[in-house]
Parts: sequence; structure tokens; C-alpha cells
Amino acid sequence: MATNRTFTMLKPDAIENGHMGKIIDMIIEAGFDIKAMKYTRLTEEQAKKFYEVHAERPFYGELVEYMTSGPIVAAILEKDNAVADFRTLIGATNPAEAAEGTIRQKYAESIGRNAVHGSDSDENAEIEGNFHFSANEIF
Ligand code: DAT
Ligand code: MG
Repeated sequence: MATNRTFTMLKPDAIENGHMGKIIDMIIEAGFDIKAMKYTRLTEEQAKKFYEVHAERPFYGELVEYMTSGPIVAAILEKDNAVADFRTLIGATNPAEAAEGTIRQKYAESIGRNAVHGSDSDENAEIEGNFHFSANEIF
């Protein structure tokens, strides 16, 4: 069933570079409601599991290392058409190809250190949200 929720992480580069507040502001300004949010750091086990679909890709080891290199902000967001609208707000995976005004165009360092995660389907939004939050942490 289609849902109106998506899941995001503000990645270590975004936090390190001081962009946390500005990115959260862009998300709220774009009409997303925050249903759950936490400041946390992924363990190696969590990062490996989260990016399991990329396990065979050459960048997997680097991705896991980067995603565990510092704190992140994880959040569940709600809005009509949340998954697609959030992917539009963040822009292309590679910031060099991200549209003007998108979060990645403004704040990402590179294709690997690209500031923010957004779920790619309703099904994954649900799985990813449940991976990070229990029912009593979602408002
Ligand atoms: P997205 O995060 O836009 O959904 P993805 O699911 O294809 O992109 O890849 C997950 C993450 O893996 C991505 O945010 C950054 C990293 N990544 C993807 N392609 C990469 C590449 N060619 N080199 C280095 N890191 C890459
Ligand atoms: Mg993806």
C-alpha cells in the first residue's frame, strides 16, 4: 500500500560541515512533517545492513566506513507523495548532476559524501524507518 512517509538520514559530511540546521529547515519549508528524529551514530553492523543492496558494488566498503565515521540525523518524514517529493528535494546522487536549489547541489561534497539519504520506494521507506525507530518514537 502506498504511504505518505519517507525516511532520511543527514549523513556525516552534512553534520561535520555544519549544515544540519539549514537542511532540516529546507525539509520543513518544503512541507514535510517530522514524525520521528534522532541524532545518532551507525555501528558498522547497522551501516552494512542498511546498504546491503549495494554489497557487491565497488564502493560498498568505503560507503560503510563513511557512514560510520561520525554522527548522523535519522528521521521519518510525512507529506503527500513523500518518497518522490523528497527525492526531488535532495536531487541526484551525484551532486554534480543535482538540480539547482536541491539539498545535494547546495551541500553535498561528492557522489560518495552526498549529505543526505532519501528512501527510493514506499516499501523501503517503511523498512528503513522501522530499522531506526520503534513505534513509541514515532509521533
Ligand atoms: P541514492 O543515495 O541517491 O539513493 P544509491 O542508492 O544509488 O543512491 O547509492 C547509495 C549511496 O551509495 C549513495 O548515496 C552514495 C553511495 N554511492 C552510490 N554510487 C556511488 C559511486 N559511484 N561512488 C561512490 N559512492 C557511491
Ligand atoms: Mg538509494
